[in-house]
Amino acid sequence: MKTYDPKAIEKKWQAFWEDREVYKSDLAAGGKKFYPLIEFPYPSGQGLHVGHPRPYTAMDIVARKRRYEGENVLFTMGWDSFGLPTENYAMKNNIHPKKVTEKNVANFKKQLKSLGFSFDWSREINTTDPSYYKWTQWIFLQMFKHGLAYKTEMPVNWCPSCKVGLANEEVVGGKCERCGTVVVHRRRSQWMLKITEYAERLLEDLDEVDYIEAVKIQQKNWIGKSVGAEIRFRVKDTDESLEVFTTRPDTVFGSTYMVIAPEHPLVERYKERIENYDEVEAYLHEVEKKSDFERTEMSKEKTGVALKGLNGINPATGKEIPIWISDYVLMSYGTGAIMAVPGHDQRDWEFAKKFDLPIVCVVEGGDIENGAYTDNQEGTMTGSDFLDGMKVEEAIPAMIRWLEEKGLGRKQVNYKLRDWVFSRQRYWGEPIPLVHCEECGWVPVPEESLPLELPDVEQYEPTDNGQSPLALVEDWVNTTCPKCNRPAKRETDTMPQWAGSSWYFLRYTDPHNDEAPASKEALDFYMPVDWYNGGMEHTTLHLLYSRFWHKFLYDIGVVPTKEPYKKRTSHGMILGEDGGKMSKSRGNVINPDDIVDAYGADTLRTYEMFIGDFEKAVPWSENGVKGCRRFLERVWNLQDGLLEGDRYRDEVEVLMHQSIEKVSRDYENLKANTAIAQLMTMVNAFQNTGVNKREFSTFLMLLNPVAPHITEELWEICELGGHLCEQDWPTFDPEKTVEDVIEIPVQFNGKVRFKVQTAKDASKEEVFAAVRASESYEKQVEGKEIVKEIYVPGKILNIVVR
Ligand code: ANZ
Ligand code: ZN
Repeated sequence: MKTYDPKAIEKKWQAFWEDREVYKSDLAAGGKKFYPLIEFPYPSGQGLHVGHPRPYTAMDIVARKRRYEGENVLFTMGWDSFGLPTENYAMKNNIHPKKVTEKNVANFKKQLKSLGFSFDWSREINTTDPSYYKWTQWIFLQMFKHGLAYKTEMPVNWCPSCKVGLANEEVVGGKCERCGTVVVHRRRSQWMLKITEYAERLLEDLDEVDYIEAVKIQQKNWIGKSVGAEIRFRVKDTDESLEVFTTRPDTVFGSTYMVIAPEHPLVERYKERIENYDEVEAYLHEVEKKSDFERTEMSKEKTGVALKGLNGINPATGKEIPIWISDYVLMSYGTGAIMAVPGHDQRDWEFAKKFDLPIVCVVEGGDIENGAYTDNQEGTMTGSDFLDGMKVEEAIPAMIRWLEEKGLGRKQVNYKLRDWVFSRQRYWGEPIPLVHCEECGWVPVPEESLPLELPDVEQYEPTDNGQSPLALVEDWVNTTCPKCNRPAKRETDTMPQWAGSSWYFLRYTDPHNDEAPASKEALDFYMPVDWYNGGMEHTTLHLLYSRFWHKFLYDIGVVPTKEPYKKRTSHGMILGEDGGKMSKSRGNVINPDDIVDAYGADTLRTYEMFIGDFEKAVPWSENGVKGCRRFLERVWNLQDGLLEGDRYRDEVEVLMHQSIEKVSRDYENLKANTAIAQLMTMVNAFQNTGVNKREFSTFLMLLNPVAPHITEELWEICELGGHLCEQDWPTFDPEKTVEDVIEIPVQFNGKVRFKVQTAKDASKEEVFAAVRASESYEKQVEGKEIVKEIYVPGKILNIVVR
């Protein structure tokens, strides 16, 4: 017997499978399709991280199993390769980002191939490939044509270090998600996508999909639906009124002042009338510097300035109330103005305490000395005229009705979700295919001339005035208007990194199509994605953006399903051996290449699955890797002394059926760790009792999705018939998953005294006979009277004695 040498066998089988196109999915073959999807990576300069193979292996296992079960499996890989790190690297080293991308992709591909994933590489895609982004641009143009893309002057989150406008979602805790610099506000003209138009559907249709609960919750929170009312408060001695948004219209009688966002247009408009405008202006300057995050932080000391000379009128009480500006009210939410109800809203309460404003309670039971009474959803209204005595839940619609009758307000639904800032002033992204003409305005580049390719430039740095480096390429910028032929200018902003990943799963179904994003036949057959696994960090943005694009494409008849993904699961992170995040700076990064080199791909794959529960974060362990290698060596050694035999031997028959059942189920539930534990149990049994060819075949099949190379090699060495990759998934007989002999506990007056062994299908009479024949039974009943005997078939016998 040769020793186990992964280096020799892994390359051999990878070449064999590729040669035979074993993993190719063929639309023409039809049958039952299965489309599992993993998030395609950003090919960074660092190469593959050991975190990548965790979800890839888990889904590879399912993909392989389904292929053996006869399904037409579409399992694919590609590159999400536009983006800042590549551009930054290109700038620093003066290499074209295209070159950098090529190099990184080649490295990633080599690494992934060395792990033996069953990808259909003939469908590889790359978001920076013009034949791919042609369709990213085409989809953008369809959105533009349907009024879903618009350009507007927007306060944008600006990262002074990356010199780039960031989407809200790229700002984490007030800082740039990428570089950690504190984000400031700037106004810029930006392309926006109207994702808000889809807010309700993005929320509602979550009911139709099988996403893990944590993912659904994050999607819901991000969309942030609030049901309430918009109410008009007159501004005294003007024709003006202020609209406020509230989720608690029942508390209008308790509103003792108003607060508007410092940026609210009323401030500018009534400049002349505001007696303390100096003070107001100073405050405005102070606020400008803060991010939305800092402004709304709960713990933060409240600040604000009263607008002296301007007062509102509470529409319910008719009383005059002061208007303040404060940074805790955001211009970007609701109407940018609130009715403050310090008796029932904690932020308002803190503000009122600080500035000595009146606080009243309009729901019974509050103790407003120590804070707002917020826990009052079931409470009874008080001090609120016609609402008095009503429960809060009745008072809300009653108040809305009253407001509607008086023309002072109406029911209103708000979403936290904002439109998507779709412009970047950077080079390495898809050019936005629009031309600006003095006469015609924004005109789409004709679809026939897509892709609009990125021109080569000398300089990748964003310009100092914040314009994209493309603005410097004059012969590209200056063009003619596609409509009127007069001189016109191209848009120089590019698309954000999220663009290419918003539809890539459609392209996999038909990656070489030059006429459409994918053919109708391919989309009808493969869509929707049956199972999408990805990181929790992509739950809000990527998932929401791609669902939005998909719904739009559905509306215009391009895709056949409302939702792109039937099912979504998520994996946990792999941490460093020290339990901290794996990162260069901590010096705890494990390179998968080193593991493959030292132990083999099958060991790495097995370890990545055996490391722990799939959804949990787990620390890496070199010892764990070694343990998995030893397991595979024990498997390897089973070839020695293999018994002849084409049926399971009696002593392992139940174990074989049980194992097929358990391993199959575990793989489908992303519990490869417990499946591997079962496979280890099998190896133990084989070491004790030997193993015959039939048993070994089944075992190798079951292990194959985890460790495809060693199993294929053993199959060949042991001459088990053909190649493993051509076999069917083993089946089990449910009858035979149960042991033939079972133990039945016998209780006396509720206490188990002994157990008897019987055949698993023994009748009641047989069980009683076995019990009575036992010596222990004699002892228990001696000198006693049997009152009752209760037998739960196959489980327990309870005897009551006196
Ligand atoms: C009066 C009130 C009384 C409120 C009460 C709450 C409790 P969500 O659920 O997040 O939608 N609000 C409205 N617009 C705001 C803005 N632009 N900036 C900051 N706060 C704003 O919260 C809606 C509530 O947040 C609204 O309901 C309003 O305060 C405040 F017992 O109005 B409420
Ligand atoms: Zn024109």
